[in-house]
Amino acid sequence: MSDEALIVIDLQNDFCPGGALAVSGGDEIVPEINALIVCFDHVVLTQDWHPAGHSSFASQHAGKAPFESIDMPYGPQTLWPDHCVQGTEGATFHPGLEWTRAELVIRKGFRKAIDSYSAFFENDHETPTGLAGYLRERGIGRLTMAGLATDFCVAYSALDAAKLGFETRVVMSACRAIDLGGSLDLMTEKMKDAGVTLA
Ligand code: VGL
Ligand code: ZN
Repeated sequence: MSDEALIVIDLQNDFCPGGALAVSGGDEIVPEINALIVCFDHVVLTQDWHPAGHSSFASQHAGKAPFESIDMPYGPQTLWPDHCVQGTEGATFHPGLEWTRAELVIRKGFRKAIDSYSAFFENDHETPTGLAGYLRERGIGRLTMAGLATDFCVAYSALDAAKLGFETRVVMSACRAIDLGGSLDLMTEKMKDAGVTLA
């Protein structure tokens, strides 16, 4: 039994070209992710999963546009176009993703008042998703991550994983970034500083 898992982050229609929050080249990583999936004994998927009217949507804040930032009770929050609404086509996985071997799908961002970039904690950095307990209970200590978007959900997940003591690797070629105001460079540096291996 391997102590290693692949975590595929948010490979959903809304983050791919044509989607509500399209990440440039988001669909290009599907073949590489599928190639990774067959190499791992354990595969976990994350799925951004917001109720309609989620507080991270710019549409919920008068006078605010997508990609602006606001102060929420838990800290600064970037505002997004409405995306990954529960049960919609945009929230489903990219049709090319080989998801059948996934042992767990962890949904996040389902509480209206708070966003969740990381697979481990909501954006208050303290409300757990349960993923750390799941992995530890199963004896998994080493994680490889890939998906969308490099500088948001992948980076926040990798930083939390490293902080929680998981040996953490991000396959950068199997990620694509939103890159908002230098966020890709900033988050790449933060991952390096945290001891995340960038492959
Ligand atoms: C993401 C912005 C909003 C991501 C999710 O998956 O990186 N980014 N929701
Ligand atoms: Zn989201």
